[in-house]
Amino acid sequence: MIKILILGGTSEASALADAIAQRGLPAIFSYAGRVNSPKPQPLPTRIGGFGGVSGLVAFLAQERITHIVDATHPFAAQMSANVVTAAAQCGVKTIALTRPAWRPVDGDQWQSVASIDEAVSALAYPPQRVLLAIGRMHLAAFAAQPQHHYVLRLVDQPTRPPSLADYTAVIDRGPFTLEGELALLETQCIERIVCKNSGGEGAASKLIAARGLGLPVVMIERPQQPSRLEAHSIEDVMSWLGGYY
Ligand code: 3Y8
Ligand code: NAP
Repeated sequence: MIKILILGGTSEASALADAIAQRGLPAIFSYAGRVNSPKPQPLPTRIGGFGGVSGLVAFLAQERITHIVDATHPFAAQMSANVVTAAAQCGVKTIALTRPAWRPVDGDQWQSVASIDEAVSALAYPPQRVLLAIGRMHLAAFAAQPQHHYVLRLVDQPTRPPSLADYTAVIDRGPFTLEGELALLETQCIERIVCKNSGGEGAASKLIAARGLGLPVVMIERPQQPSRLEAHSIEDVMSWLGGYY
């Protein structure tokens, strides 16, 4: 009997959860527990890490999971690596639901960098107002460029102030609209944006707004992912699952 584990945290994972719930397939949705109140899902939901590969293996056995859909974010490389290892150990079938990286188009002024540290080095110039649209987990690195005023976009109010000298925190979660992004960039007088090449629709509006306003973007490219079966649409995942029930 099929039983699916969806590793979530993206718009695509939420859309997949809806499709699986509508089909009435037995499934569990999983969040890491990174934000205070993650979006409710139409499936039984667990929140928190598994405890590495061994914890995931134990969970798969205990819940009799037969299929894993890794619908985590393209930057969630550790989770994705653990999925591949644990699934191979348990003989559980797995597929990744991911979205293609964004590509620059005419009018975009992107500077591609390979890491957070390279993004920090790319800010070595006179003071500007810089939007850090990279979440909460890597802000401390930007203290190495204290000359800028940083506008931080965070899902939750920080429990302790970020270790940056000069910042404004904007509390908001996506998906974001073009109107909202234009208003943010203009009211905060943003001169440069730092973001991750997440792909998808949920965070793309800031790039369209930046293009329209002629703003430069420091684009952090994705980390390496393990080799694995991948799908780029809910339909492809549903037909992959369809072969097993
Ligand atoms: C906890 C669960 C849905 C999913 C919505 C998507 C879109 C909006 C855009 C900017 C970029 C960023 C960040 C972002 C986006 C979607 C998607 C996406 C980027 C939630 C969510 C969880 C998280 C975790 C959070 C990270 C942070 C990253 C903010 C839910 C809202 C910057 C990634 O405070 C923290 O610790 C936040 C941590 C990981 C990256 C970071 O390093 O800080 N996502 N985001 C998931 C869990 O616990 O397992 O409530 O929905 C989900 C979404 N965030 O169904 O509508 O599909 O990507 N999330 C990035 O892309 O750069 C914001 O501000 O422009
Ligand atoms: P990560 O670095 O790859 O994972 C670190 C650890 O977090 C994992 O080893 C695992 O802990 C736990 N974890 C991650 N995703 C999980 C999930 N869906 N369910 C249960 N445990 C999970 O991941 P991350 O970048 O911190 O992302 C955490 C979550 O936020 C993911 O669900 C991801 O989809 C979402 N998200 C991340 C980003 C981003 O920019 N990274 C953007 C949007 C959404 P154990 O080893 O203890 O099992």
